[in-house]
Amino acid sequence: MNNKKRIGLFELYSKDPIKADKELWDREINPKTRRGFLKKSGLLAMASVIGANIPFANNMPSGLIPVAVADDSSFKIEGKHEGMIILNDYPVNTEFPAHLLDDEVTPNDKMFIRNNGIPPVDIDVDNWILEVGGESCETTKKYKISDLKEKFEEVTIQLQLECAGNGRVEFNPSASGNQWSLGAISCAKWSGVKLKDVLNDCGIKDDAVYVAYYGADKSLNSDGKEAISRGVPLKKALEDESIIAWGVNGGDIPFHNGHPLRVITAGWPASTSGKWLNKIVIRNQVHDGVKMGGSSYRTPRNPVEPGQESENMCIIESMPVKSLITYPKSGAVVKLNDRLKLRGHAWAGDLRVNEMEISIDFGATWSKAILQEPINRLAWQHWSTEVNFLKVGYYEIWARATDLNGIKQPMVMPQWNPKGYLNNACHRIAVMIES
Ligand SMILES: Nc1nc2c(c(=O)[nH]1)N[C@H]1C(S)=C(S)[C@@H](COP(=O)(O)O)O[C@H]1N2
Ligand SMILES: [Mo]
Repeated sequence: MNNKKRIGLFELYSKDPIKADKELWDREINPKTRRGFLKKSGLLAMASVIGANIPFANNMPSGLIPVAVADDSSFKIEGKHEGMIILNDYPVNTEFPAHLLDDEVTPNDKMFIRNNGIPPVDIDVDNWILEVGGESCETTKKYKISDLKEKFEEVTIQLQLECAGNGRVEFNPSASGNQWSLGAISCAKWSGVKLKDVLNDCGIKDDAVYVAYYGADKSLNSDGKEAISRGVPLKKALEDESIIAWGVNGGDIPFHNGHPLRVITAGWPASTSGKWLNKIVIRNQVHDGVKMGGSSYRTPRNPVEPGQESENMCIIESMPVKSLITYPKSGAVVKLNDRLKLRGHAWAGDLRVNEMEISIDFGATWSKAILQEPINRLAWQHWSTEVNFLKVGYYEIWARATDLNGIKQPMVMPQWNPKGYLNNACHRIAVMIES
C-alpha cells in the first residue's frame, strides 16, 4: 500500500462499484471470489481498506473479506430490469443482485435467465404442439396450448426455481460454468395445468420410473441436437405442484424464460424445469438425455477432497436450505440508534424452512427473525426482523435458515464438488453505522 490517502473502499463501492472492484484487484484480494479470503493482509489492513472501525473484529473468521468490498456490480441489458447482471451472452445467462429480489413474488423482469443453447425463433403460440410419449406412455398424444387449457383444470401456484449452480462463484478451487453469485433464484406465480393430469390422460405404464422434457432450443454447436433434456423420477412428476405452465404473474412467460410453454418441477435444480417445452416422455429408465449423465447436475456420492474428481456421482434431487437478505442493500449506511429493518426470503427445496436467524457479530450470537408460512408448498417464505447497533462502524449482517429436518445453512462454502453445485452458504451484507 502506498502512503496516498485512499478513499475508503466502502464509500467508493457505493459510488462506483466497478471501480471499487478494480481497486480490490489492486489490493491483492482474491478477485475470483466475491466472498473469498484475504491472502495476507490482516484485520488492520482490512479496516483501512473499508475505511472504518470493525466493532466485532474479534469474531471475524480470519481472512474473510468484508462484504463491503466484495459485493455485486451490475449493468444494463435490454428487456429485463436494468440491474440485471450478465454472466454470459452466448448462451444468455443473467442474474440479479439480492436487493433486487426483494419482491414477495418475483416479477417477470427480475426472473434470472439460464439458457444452455439457442432459444427457438418464430414461435407460433396457436400452433405450438406438446407431444407426450415415451416407452412407458400408453397412448402418445399431441396437445395444442388451447387443448391443455380446455381439457385440464387450470392451476396458479407460486414456485421457486433455483439453478443448481447458484453460488458457484465461491467455490475454491473454482468450478467451471457460469459464475453465479446469489441471484439464480426466482419465485414467480405460474399458471398452467398439473403435469400428472396430462400424464394420466395419456396413461402411465406400470414400468414407468422417470418423466423427462425436450424443448425447442438447440445446442450451441449447430449439430441440431437439443441443448438440454432432463427430468425427474415419476414420484416427483406426479406431485400436485409439478405443472406445465403457459403463463406467469398473470401474463405470458417471458421469451428467455421459456415462452410459450414450460414444465416446472420446483424445489429441484431448475434444470429439471424445461423451457420452450414441446415434448414430454414417460421413461422406463432414468432419463438419458443431454446433461443427465457424467458430472452434469451430479455430486460425488462420497465427499471428495477439493479439486478431486469422482467416478461415483449421484443426481441432485431436492435443493438445500438457503436464504437471502433482500433489504437493505449491502452497503447501506444507517444512523446509530436507528433500528434497522431487515427482510428477505428463505427456501429449502422440497422441504419447508422452520427457522430463520440473524447475526450482526460474525456468527458469534444469533437472534430469531419472524418467518412466514409459504403461500403454498414449494414457494419461498418471507422473513423479517429489526436490529439495533451499539457502536458506530462496519458491521455485517448474516442470515441463516434451518429446514424442517433441522439442517442449517453452513457459514462458509459447503462440501466442495467438481461442478460447483449446491452452495448454500449464508448470505452476508455489509452495513455502516454512523453517528
Ligand atoms: N429447454 C431448456 N430448458 C431449460 C434450460 C435450457 O437451456 N433449455 N435451462 C435449464 C436450467 S439449467 C435452468 S437453471 C432453468 C432456468 O430457468 P429460467 O431461465 O427461466 O430462469 O431452466 C432450465 N430449463
Ligand atoms: Mo441451471
